[in-house]
Amino acid sequence: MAETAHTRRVFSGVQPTGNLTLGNYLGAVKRFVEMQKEDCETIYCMVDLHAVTASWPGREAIKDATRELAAAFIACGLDPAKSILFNQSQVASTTQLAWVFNCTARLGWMNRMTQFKDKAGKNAEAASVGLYTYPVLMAADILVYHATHVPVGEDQRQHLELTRDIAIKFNNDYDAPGFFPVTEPIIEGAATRVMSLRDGTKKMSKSDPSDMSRINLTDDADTIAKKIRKAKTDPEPLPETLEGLEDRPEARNLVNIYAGLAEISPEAVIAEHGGSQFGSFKPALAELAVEKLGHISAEMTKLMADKAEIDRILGDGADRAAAIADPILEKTYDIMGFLRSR
Ligand code: AQP
Repeated sequence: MAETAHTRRVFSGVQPTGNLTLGNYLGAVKRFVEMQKEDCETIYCMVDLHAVTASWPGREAIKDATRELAAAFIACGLDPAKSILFNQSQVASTTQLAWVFNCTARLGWMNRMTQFKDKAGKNAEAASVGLYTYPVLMAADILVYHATHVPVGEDQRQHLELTRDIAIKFNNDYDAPGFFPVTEPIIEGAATRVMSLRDGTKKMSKSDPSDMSRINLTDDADTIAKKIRKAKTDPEPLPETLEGLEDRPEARNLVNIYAGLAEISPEAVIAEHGGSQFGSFKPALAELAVEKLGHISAEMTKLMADKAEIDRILGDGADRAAAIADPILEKTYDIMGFLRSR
């Protein structure tokens, strides 16, 4: 790891592909904010290059989505003075390292990536090569900073394992023991996999066609409460024990969301609400969600009124990020023996 006053260097990224959801918040961003308060150097990225792997939203749309994501990060509590906030495409070393890692990762490893299979769907032949190599770019994002820890949701576990495999293989292949750290994923809390409000077996996602399936961080208090009131459930009351949530994916999801927002365990939620009908549990959950999330949307609107300031923050973050990444890329090239004559 490059020299730093901290023992841990944390990196994570989010795609600017639309409004952040409660899933992104509980699975990732809330943890980003907590880590900012711990003894860590924190680097958080808007991964705009990843955001064009499925489709290109248009020139202005991607710029605005990147700024909105930056506004959401700051509204959720990330402080540009404490964390490096930047968009991925402004640091060229990442894509250069991704090429090196394209030559390190094996086809067999890539063919096992379940997210590619999910996102490519039935017509994988028509998917972009970028979607296929998405996890390699992610490994470069992380390792170009020698990041030691990566907070993510459960869906990213396999990609983090690939990142570790790439680091180990690079260090072995090029006889550079310990050069790239074997990064630790941080997948913690009750809500590392928040499910759709319409189908408890499907991940809550920004790109779900149904807006009622998710809570967006831009939703106002009334919308949040309405979505929770209308969330799919079953006719039974909440069980008296956690085991009683088995085979009840929608009920389990609402309990986990409550636990994630209240920062308590699902057991504690059941201890308090076991036996309640959804008619009383849902309003309690809605009140909690509004209390925790209600301010974010107004704060984002305020921040978005000054786009130049957001651009300035991201530019400053990119300078600070490049100051870490560029020497690590240079050292990588040196290890591999690429001629440097200027
Ligand atoms: N439902 C979720 N529960 C918990 N964590 C989640 N994350 C995403 N959805 C959930 C975590 O959020 C971080 C950023 O995710 P991303 O935007 O980079 O990509 P994604 O995982 O593909 O998220 P979406 O919402 O499903 O986006 P789209 O619809 O654009 O593909 C990651 O740490 C992820 O684990």
